[in-house]
Amino acid sequence: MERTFVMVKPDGVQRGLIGKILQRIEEKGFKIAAMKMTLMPVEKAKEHYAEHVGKKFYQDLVDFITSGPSVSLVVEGRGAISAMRKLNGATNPADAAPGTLRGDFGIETGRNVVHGSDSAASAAREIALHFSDAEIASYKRIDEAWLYE
Ligand code: IDP
Ligand code: MG
Repeated sequence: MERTFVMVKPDGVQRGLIGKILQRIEEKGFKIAAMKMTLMPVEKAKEHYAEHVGKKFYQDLVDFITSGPSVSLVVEGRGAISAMRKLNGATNPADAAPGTLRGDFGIETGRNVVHGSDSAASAAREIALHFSDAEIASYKRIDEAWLYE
């Protein structure tokens, strides 16, 4: 089953949104295959956001993502990569539709509450960066027979 990397960013943690965000993921029917709260080391944050090196917001982004604890997740389910991007909503919360996490919980791009991998390649890279194989659980949700045809 497809896996993606999702993060509740430090603003989401500080604002008490962990539970609401997890609830939306769980209610969608996706499985939380791994989860941990960490204060992301600067080196890991730089690697995570390597594609943005050189952009004007890069240093602020690394500073922000390492400014407080974040919750890292591996989310699993059919079509999870693209579906989590849709659940998260547009990068700029001002453009994110109501009903999405960023649309409902954010105001500005630099404080957009959640991260989700943007492709299969990114998901594989980000999961491997943040989790060891032993930290990712394989189990069946009790409702899987009703989620999938
Ligand atoms: P994404 O998170 O929707 O994939 P990306 O373009 O990959 O968006 O940017 C990564 C993160 O960098 C965004 O989620 C946001 O936190 C931050 N970011 C992107 N563009 C800007 C900007 O123009 N100003 C401030 N922060 C930005
Ligand atoms: Mg991105």
